[in-house]
Amino acid sequence: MATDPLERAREEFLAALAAAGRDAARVEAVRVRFAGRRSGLLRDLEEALKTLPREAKPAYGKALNELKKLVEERLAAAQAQAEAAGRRPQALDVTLPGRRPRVGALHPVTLVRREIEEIFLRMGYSVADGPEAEDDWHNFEALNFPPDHPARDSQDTFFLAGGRLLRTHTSPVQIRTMETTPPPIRVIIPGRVYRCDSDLRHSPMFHQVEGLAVGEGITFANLKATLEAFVHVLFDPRLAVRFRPSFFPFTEPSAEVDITCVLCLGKGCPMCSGSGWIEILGAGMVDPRVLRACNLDPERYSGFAFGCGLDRVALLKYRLPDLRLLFAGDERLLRQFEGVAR
Ligand code: 2U9
Repeated sequence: MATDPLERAREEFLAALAAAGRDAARVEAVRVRFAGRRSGLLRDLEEALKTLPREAKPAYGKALNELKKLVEERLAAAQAQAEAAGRRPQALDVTLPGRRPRVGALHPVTLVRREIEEIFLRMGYSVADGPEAEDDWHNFEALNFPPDHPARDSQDTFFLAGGRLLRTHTSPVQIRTMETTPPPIRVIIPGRVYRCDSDLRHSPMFHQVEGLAVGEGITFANLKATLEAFVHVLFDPRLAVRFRPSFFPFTEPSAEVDITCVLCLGKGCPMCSGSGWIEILGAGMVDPRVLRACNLDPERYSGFAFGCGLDRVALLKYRLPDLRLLFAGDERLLRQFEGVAR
């Protein structure tokens, strides 16, 4: 340990600077401690010069100047190094492969909706939509539902404040189309519908697509040909299409439409309960009373209409085992549709 105060200051300075390394804040603290104008050690040593006997001053002054020069130079170098270290970027390996951004997937119901829209657009139809909160006229009255029909019951329909209701089918959009557009009409309406119904096979919200064609001379044969073409493009040209008599308030005659089971191609399997057939559509000729409610003359115009549950079509097309999968929001289902963008 040096006893000379200048030599001791030199050793302390060099040790403190080495300990500060490239840390800018610590280098600054060393500067203040040794070279600070008001209370730095160099200033104190300068003050001490005044108290020395005259003959000792030149040697002390010379040594002090050398020490000042050293402190100045070393501090400047340490400050420059600390600043450079602060600016240096993180090590970057430019040969690493890029991170692929995750793209989302379209929901299976969106995929089948778009596919069905395309099929009908190619047949000259347009796509329409309308409000989900409807009035009694468009959802029931104009569609020839009698006042006491069970579908109008609050057990089956969600009623809203102000006499409105959540549409129970997309049919009110066809009424709105007929009210505002002169025939010929060819339109399909995909959308959400609501029924007060919830169990293993029913969700209170589900998706339908309905179609309507109105014009002069439209017959049941046109309906059959249209639905056969639709089924053959959507599923498989080998499938048979079968019409069974049925009843709906808004169509007469009415039919339920079956196709050959898409899983077993008619052999019989658990999906079709061994029958070889699967019901996928309802259809019929627009009831004359419905045409009249929309101010169309049934003597001049006729039309056909059909309805189809989109969710069920999505299950069949993508071989999904359970309707509830579609509305559970489970990413593991959606991920499987990542590449299927349309
Ligand atoms: C107007 C005239 C007639 C639409 C039709 C069906 C038969 C039908 C069901 C299929 C499965 C609903 O989603 S589902 O539960 N639909 O059976 N829909 S005829 O008929 C109309 C619609 C509007 C003006």
